[in-house]
Amino acid sequence: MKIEVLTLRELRMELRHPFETSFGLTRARRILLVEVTADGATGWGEITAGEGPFYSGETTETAWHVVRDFIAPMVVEAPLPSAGGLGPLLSPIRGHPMAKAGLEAALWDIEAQQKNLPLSRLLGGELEEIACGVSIGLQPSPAALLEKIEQELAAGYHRIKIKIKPGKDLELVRLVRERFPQIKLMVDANSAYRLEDAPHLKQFDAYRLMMIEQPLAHDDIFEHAQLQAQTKTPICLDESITNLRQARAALDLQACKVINIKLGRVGGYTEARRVHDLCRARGIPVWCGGMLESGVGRAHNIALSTLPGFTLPGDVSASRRYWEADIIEPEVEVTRQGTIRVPAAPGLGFAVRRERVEKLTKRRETWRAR
Ligand code: OSB
Ligand code: MG
Repeated sequence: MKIEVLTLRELRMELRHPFETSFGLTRARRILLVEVTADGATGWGEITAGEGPFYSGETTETAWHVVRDFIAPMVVEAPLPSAGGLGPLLSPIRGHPMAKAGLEAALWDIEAQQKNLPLSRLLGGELEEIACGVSIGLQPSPAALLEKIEQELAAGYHRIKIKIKPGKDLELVRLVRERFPQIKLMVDANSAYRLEDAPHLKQFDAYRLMMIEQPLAHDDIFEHAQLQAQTKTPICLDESITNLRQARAALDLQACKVINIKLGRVGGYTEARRVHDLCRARGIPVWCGGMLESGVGRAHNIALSTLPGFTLPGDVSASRRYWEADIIEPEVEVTRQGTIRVPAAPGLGFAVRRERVEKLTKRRETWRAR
């Protein structure tokens, strides 16, 4: 595989509803898309960096800089044995996993087209439908949260995750449980607590949560192990699991009982599959996280979610929850059973709506093989 043309774009896409977490409010996304032509085929990937360095150190700007000044010059024209060969080629670049993952995803799309396989099957995925859940941001009031949950359940989703932070936590969970005693419920703290909060966090044990996601520091494993030893509610790590080694450390130290896998956070499919394979061998369930992606990133999340270890519903949900109009066709839809059907067409399985992408593009840069 030889990359002939690489185009990086930034799109501005307004969210239908602002999304609030313990680290801030997002109203519009600055989406980075990578389009690659190699051996005559075109593939798409999304760089899932946030607008600010709050979920991870990467941002829209750092990713643009690293692709423009380092990744693109290294990869355009370089012969690659396969999409999986990108990792070793980019290994001199430390960090910047989301920037790398966006490019790698486009190469996997191309490889799947070349092999005439749906991307899910090329990856080793088996499922024809994936179970999905929703991630609900912090709401202005408890009443607003309850109403939002009601809507999502009515739409068919059968796992609800709510964001929490100190002062907006136990009482909310108590109210939600009171109103919806049976639902699959979990919380995500995005690192808003400290180990000293353990006595407080233990009180979540009363509410039969599926898990509590990333309660402590974004780069910590050790203190999560100390917290997990004191709590019944399973801990799920998101931010802390940046590669296979961190996953192994977390499992060996019993810092968590569940792992959220995100393509961008771990640097792409190759590393995501390694984390998946480890968890599967150890009997640790995984699920696919979301980063408020456009349809391109969403389609990749669907493909990843078909791997056999993804036994829990993820944060992969319908385009409609985020966008007035998505940039792929068909848009991602949820069935009445709260599932998403996996496309059977070769490659990503969704067509990119070029005219819409063009309309939303704020800047673009292209590199060509000579
Ligand atoms: O922690 O899972 C997270 C969104 C942005 C950054 C981090 C997270 C999230 C979400 C939303 O929870 C998931 C989604 O709906 O895409
Ligand atoms: Mg999370």
